[in-house]
Amino acid sequence: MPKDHGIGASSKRREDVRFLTGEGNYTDDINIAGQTYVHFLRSDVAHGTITNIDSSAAEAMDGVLRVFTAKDFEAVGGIPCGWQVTDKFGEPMQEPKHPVLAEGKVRYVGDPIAAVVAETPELARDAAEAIVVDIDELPAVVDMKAALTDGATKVHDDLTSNLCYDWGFVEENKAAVDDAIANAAHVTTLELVNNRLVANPMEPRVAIGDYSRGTDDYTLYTTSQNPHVIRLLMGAFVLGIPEHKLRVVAPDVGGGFGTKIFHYAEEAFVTFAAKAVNRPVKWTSSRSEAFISDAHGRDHVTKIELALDKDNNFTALRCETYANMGAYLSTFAPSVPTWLHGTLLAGNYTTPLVYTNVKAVFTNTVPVDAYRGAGRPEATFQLERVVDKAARELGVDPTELRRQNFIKPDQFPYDTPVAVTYDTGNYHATLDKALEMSDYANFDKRVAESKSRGKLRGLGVAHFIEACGIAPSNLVGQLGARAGLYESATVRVNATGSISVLTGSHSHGQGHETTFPQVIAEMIGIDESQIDIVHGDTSKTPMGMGTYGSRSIAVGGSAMVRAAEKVINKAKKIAAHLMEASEADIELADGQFTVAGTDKSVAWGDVTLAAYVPHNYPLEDIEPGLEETAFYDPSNFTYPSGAYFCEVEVDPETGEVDVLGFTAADDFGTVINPMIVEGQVHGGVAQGIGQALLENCSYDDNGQLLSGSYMDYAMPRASDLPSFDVDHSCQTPCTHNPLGVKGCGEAGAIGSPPALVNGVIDALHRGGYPVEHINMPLSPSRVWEAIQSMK
Ligand code: MCN
Repeated sequence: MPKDHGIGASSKRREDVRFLTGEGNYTDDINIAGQTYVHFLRSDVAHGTITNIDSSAAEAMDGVLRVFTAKDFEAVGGIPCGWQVTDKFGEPMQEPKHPVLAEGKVRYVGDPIAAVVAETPELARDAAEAIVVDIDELPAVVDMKAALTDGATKVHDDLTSNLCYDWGFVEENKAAVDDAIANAAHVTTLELVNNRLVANPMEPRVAIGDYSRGTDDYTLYTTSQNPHVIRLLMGAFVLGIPEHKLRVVAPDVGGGFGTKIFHYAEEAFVTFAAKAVNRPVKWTSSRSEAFISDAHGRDHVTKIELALDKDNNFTALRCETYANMGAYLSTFAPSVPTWLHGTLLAGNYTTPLVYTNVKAVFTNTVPVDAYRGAGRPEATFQLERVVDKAARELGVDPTELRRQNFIKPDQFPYDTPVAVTYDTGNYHATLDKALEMSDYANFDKRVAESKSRGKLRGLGVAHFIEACGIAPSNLVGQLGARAGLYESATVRVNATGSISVLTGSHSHGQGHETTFPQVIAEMIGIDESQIDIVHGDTSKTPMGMGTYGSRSIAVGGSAMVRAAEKVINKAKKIAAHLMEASEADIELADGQFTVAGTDKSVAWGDVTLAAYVPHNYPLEDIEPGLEETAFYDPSNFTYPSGAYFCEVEVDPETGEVDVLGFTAADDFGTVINPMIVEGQVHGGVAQGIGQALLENCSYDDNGQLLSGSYMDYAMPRASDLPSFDVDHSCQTPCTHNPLGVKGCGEAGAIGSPPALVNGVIDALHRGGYPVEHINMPLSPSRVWEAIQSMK
């Protein structure tokens, strides 16, 4: 019987009532009296020297308050990067200054050169068009390998080259990996591209700066996934505003998918300008502007080699990747191809030797950073493609080759050769589940049926693991993070027993307002409707690190559990006093405190009232009130995993791919809300299929973005997707967080691209076209060309 409340119940998403009835409060819904509007004049060339900016005509226009250029920001710091790749792992990282407005040079199409603050958005835009900017165009650096050749044009004159860092991991394994590959019974090699993507959340970015001259306080309203991080980076490093004078509010946010983690120049600008013009300043990105100002994702070019012994056991893996950083370093960018990618290359397998080399490259393109999965989709794609190719080359079933090399259930905790220790997992169970769900046994019959209609049917298999619940501060600190990655929560119990949970996690679509109360309701035994969460405002919640890396329930939820445990312990003291019993004998269940072994009890609400009305109360032992805070810093990541199968049909005449079925059998440890988890997987799989089949961020040789609108950037639509078959009944709970949970927010986007590409390659092979690889997205023209190349 499914539960109807608490942990494990599919409680309906309470936030959807306001989202679906137009009652949400997004940043663009906020309008402050006296508000002005900014329009950014952005570079339309990818690389060039600014020789002159004449803004006199714009400044003279009615309704224009002020035009800003780089010289107004001389006393201001650059936009900081939050991660350092140290020379412990190769060459030290080169970090260029990232000015708020372009200083002397433009480095990508979209680089902001000047900003006009005016009475209306239209006036600001018109005035920006009246600014005359002279630019001496320079050759654009677009291709990563060309960017690293001798004599290549440099994106940053003050750096030694376009190489941001050259990272080797694990350096001590390199010689052994080379040796194992040189002497292997079989080596499978694959060169592949992980295509550049634009995140495209439903709500484009918005920022409003407000300044109070009376109190010298600043407020920034912004579409962020982590307001405290923005306060820290912007306040401390860019504008020098002490944190007690700066409030950052991220109200309802219409999706982020990673791209709203980062601190952006527009946020620093509106905060700075609000003081300069002494009026609130608002910026609302247009969709076109989002394409050239939101950080992009992925963009890896990789060679991967898998060595096997004569019995088909994996013996070594070598991966060489070029990772595009774009023109400047975005907040998390250096960590994505290194720690988030390199540490996942063992995958689900017992491969004893793994070596990765990553060359991060500056180019004249929009900065690249985390996008749903961040580094882990890239690793999984490389690994699951090369494993699939190996199975084909060796003539073995791709599921059996995987099964043979899986880490076995009794091998956990498992130390990988790439620095991480998986605590729990059962890859055999998820694979078996997917085999059953996808009716693998009867697949050949379906192939024959497709063939009778002139179509080629294929089934793609991928198994993934990811390290998420991103946290351990000690570990990520050693690896270059410039911040801790704990999470905080305050559990504030009101006098009548209702509860506000103040959390550092931020919900921008993930349903925290529903799932977090489910946990507290379970712990206390009260109704979920008695509990609300408060998030997204630095003035209301304790220091928090925000939402990304599927960390909210594992880290934020655990902080909440710790704070709730403190509350319950104190409430037990009060209950003991009320019932004149020993504290050790008090039990809490179903919202009642009971003296163990007796029928004496007192309700949760009576105890909470006593906490605030402390009559006849031993104040020397128990201080009034019922509110506790906890900071939680786990000892490890969480390691969800899953088996993803994608069944496709290819039309050999046109190259069109039809996704017929998608099976996802995941292990997320304990599941708090099955319906929300299923929705998270659906969203991730839709994005993964989007990457594999449709989406592509394409630049020409001059650094012009060719896919800068929905006319050219193909987003997946409902009609492109089948009904997904999702299961998460295989559960190996995480051993180190109090809920046993593993993150689920990125899984779908990680496992689905290799499943789809493997499916198309399988279809082509079965149809007599032994194509080795096609780069994503698998557009009809690419698939058709691959078929033609085999004729
Ligand atoms: N959950 C659960 N049981 C589990 C794991 C999670 O019930 N074992 C629930 C959680 O309580 C939460 C949701 O599932 O309500 C997602 O939890 P979690 O995996 O902790 O991920 P986060 O909340 O930290 O969300 C971040 C993750 C990431 S990294 C991206 S990118 C992403 C994603 O979530 N961006 C999203 N899902 C998104 N969904 C929406 N609608 N919008 C985005 O921008």
